[in-house]
Amino acid sequence: MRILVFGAGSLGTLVGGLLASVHDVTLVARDPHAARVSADGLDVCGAVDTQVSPAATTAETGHDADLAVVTVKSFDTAAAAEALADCDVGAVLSLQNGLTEEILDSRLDATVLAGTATYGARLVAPGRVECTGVGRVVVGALGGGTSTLAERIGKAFRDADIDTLVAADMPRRRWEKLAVNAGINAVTALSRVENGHLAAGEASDVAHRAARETARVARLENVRLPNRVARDAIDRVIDRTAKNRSSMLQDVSAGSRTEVDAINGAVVDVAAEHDFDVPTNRTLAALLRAWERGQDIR
Ligand code: KPL
Repeated sequence: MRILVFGAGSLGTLVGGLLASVHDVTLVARDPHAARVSADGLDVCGAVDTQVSPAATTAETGHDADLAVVTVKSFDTAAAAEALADCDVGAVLSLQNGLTEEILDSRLDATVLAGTATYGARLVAPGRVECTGVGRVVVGALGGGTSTLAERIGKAFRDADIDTLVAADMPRRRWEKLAVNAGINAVTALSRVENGHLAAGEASDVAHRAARETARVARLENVRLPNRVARDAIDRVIDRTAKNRSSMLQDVSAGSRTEVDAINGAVVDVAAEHDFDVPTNRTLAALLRAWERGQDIR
């Protein structure tokens, strides 16, 4: 399969690197990462150890592929959609944080599939990505139900030894992932701790409250996500990714813009449509946005 990975940062480079063992992969990345991969190939280290040679480029338009895997930061989704509209792609799969698929779906003719990925990844240096935790990719139709396209893409991922599930209940899974990110990302970023620190204590309570609020908003959206399921999901991720620095903690450490708008901010916005207040998510979003303003990146 010809696969374009659009936005090859940490996760995109890892997924693209794994896919490149059996597929024809092009990474759309920034320099110097793209230049290094083009010249010397890509080293995948950590929990997975392999050397692959995907194509890599900084050019965002003019590509031709069976599948575009979108892994750009959530705030770059609209720009990614604009560039992909200038490519010839058969299908689009989002593996991003936040509820971004609707942005892609409303702007592209190709079928947009929903996806989640719980692999841990860290771009150690240009041309070198570390797999900090073997997770799972889940793929399925955006509105739920079975999809032969999702089955085909699931098989392509499994052929590359990526643990992949094709699911018919993506609406619930997307909200469950949002609950996990709403709980873990902002709290780890603000308190500068690895995910495992949220297993107990006051910060853990804040994370669980944010996840519970998110599950409540999902139910207001007619998505069945009981509090218990959201709690089990966040506990599982805290346990499995204990040594991980969340993507938002990595952003804050690098002085970069965070995905708070697409995570806690999105929970606040959807809750407001139902006249419902989510004080924990509102507070976390306000604190992160204040930090971003202080850094002049908002
Ligand atoms: O998705 C993640 C992230 O860091 O963005 C989790 C699952 C919380 C892993 O760190």
